[in-house]
Amino acid sequence: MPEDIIDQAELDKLIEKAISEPLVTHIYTADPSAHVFDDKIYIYPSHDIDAGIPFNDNGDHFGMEDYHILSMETIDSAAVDNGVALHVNEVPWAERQMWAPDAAKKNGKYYLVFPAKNKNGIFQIGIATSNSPVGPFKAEPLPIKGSYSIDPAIFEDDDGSFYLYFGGIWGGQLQKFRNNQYREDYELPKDEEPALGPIVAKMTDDMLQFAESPKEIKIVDDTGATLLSGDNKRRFFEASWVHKFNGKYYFSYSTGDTHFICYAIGDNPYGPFTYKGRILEPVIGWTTHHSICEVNGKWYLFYHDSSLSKGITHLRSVKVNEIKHDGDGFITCLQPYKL
Ligand code: FUB
Repeated sequence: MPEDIIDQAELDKLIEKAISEPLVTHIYTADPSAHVFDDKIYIYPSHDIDAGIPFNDNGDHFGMEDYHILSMETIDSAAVDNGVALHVNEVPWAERQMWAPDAAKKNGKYYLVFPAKNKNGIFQIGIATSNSPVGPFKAEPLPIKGSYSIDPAIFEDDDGSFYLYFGGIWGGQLQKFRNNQYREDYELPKDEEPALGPIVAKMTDDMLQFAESPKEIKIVDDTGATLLSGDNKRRFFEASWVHKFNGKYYFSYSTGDTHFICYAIGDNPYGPFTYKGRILEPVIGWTTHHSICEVNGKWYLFYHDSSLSKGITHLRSVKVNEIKHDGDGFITCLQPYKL
C-alpha cells in the first residue's frame, strides 16, 4: 500500500479515487493473467481467501486452494466467474498455496500452469490440461521436472514456441536456488552484488515439460550492468510477464517490497532485458502483480489491488485499464488512483 496511507479515512479517500473498479466482487481475485483465445478474453487469477493465517514475510497468509477463471465477451462487458477450474485436492503432488497461475492454448487444448507447495513445503510448478479455456482442468500427476519457485507466465512467440518464465524471492523461495539447485543455506545476494534474475525455459512440444535446462535472465541498466540486489526500486522480485511489441520483447515484473510494476526490453525471449521504467505505481495492498494483453489493437494492463477488502493485503481484486506504448515504444506509467 502507498506508504503515506496511515488511517482508514485516508484509505477510503484513496479507494474513491481509484481509476477502475474490481472486475468481480463476489469473490476475491488476484495476479490476473489475461489472454485472448478465440476472440474472447480469459483471465486466469489467483482466488484469494481468508485462510486464517497471520501475515508473515513468507506469505503463508496467502492460503489459496483453487482457481476460478473469469471470462469477458469484450473489454467493457461484465466478467463472468466460470466456477472452480482446479482444486488443490485434485493435484496429487501439491499440498497448499495455489498462487499466481497462467494459461496457454496450443492445438485446441488449454494448459493451466500453476505453482503450489509440495509436501515438503517447497514451491514447484504444475500443469493441468482441459479442452475448454475455463476448465475443469486435469492436473498432471507430477510437477514439471526441474521446476521451482512461483509465478509462472507462459509466452508464445511468433514461431509457435512457448517459453515459461518464473521465480519470486522471499516467500517465493527463488533465493534458495542457484543454477537450478536448491540449498537450504542459500540466501539473497548482498546489496552490492547482482540481483537474482527471473528464470526462463522453453517448453516441450507437448507443453508438459521443460525442453531445456532453465536459465537465469539478466535485467540490466543502460550501461549493460546487471541491476544490483540492493536496487530494490528496480530489481526483480516476482510476477514475470512477457509481451511482444514491434518486434521487441517486453519483460515486466513486480519489485515486491517497493511495490512497483516495472519493465525492461530485450531482443529475444532469453534477454538480457534493459530496464526502462515503471508501468504501475503502488496499489492498495502489499503485493502488485499484473499481465499485459492486446485486445482488438489496444493494450491493457490487468492488475489487482486490495480496495474491495479495504486494504487487507491477501484479499485482492482484479482490475483492468488501458495502457499505451508511445512512439518510441516506452510504456506510459499508470497511476491507479487519481491525483
Ligand atoms: O498471490 C500470491 C503471491 O502474491 C503471488 O504469487 C505474488 O506474485 C503476489 O501477488
